[in-house]
Amino acid sequence: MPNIRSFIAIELAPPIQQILEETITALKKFDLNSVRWVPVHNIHLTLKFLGDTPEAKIPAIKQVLQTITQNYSPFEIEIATIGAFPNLRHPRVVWVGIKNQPILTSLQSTIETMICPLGFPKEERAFSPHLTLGRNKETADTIQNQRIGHAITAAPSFPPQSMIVDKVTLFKSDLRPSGSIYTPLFSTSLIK
Ligand code: 3AM
Repeated sequence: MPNIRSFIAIELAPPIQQILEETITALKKFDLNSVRWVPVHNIHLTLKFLGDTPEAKIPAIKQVLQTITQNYSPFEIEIATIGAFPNLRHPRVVWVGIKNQPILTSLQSTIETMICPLGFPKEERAFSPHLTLGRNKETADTIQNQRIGHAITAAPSFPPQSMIVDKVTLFKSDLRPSGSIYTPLFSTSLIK
């Protein structure tokens, strides 16, 4: 069986997608021409990037996710402010953060730990929950980087918005020249 490219993520509720759309529109007004914006339907809260995934492992991944999610009750997450990785002076990824949410961190860490024996090594970096709005080109110069930093600081703030997380989804990711295509393969529900 061939490999696919996959990741585990939380799908976003329409009111949050709406705010992200408005935020991207506001940021675009700053003419950040070195940034490739993510289409809103492609924005998710990524919990674990699996990368190359033998299709034969998908039933085992599903089993692990079912075992985990049946031990969690649905919970609320709330979007926070706009920011950039690694920082505003060197913005590579422009994002909207998720407010400190211990249950989300626990869910992510449990997935990380329990999926590892299936051959998906643990991430070295600490989990920093975020929604990627855009990616800055490697070739961006200092002026372009400064414009992005300024836009993030000056962009209008958005109202508080939360959503209930009640499932996690395994996505297949197809990289195409025209952009990534993400297809949900299955979801498992938080049912504790
Ligand atoms: O939406 P974000 O950015 O959080 O950045 C990629 C995206 O998450 C991430 O997986 C999600 C779906 O593509 N991703 C892609 N390649 C990655 C890698 N090599 C990666 N995360 C970690 N390591």
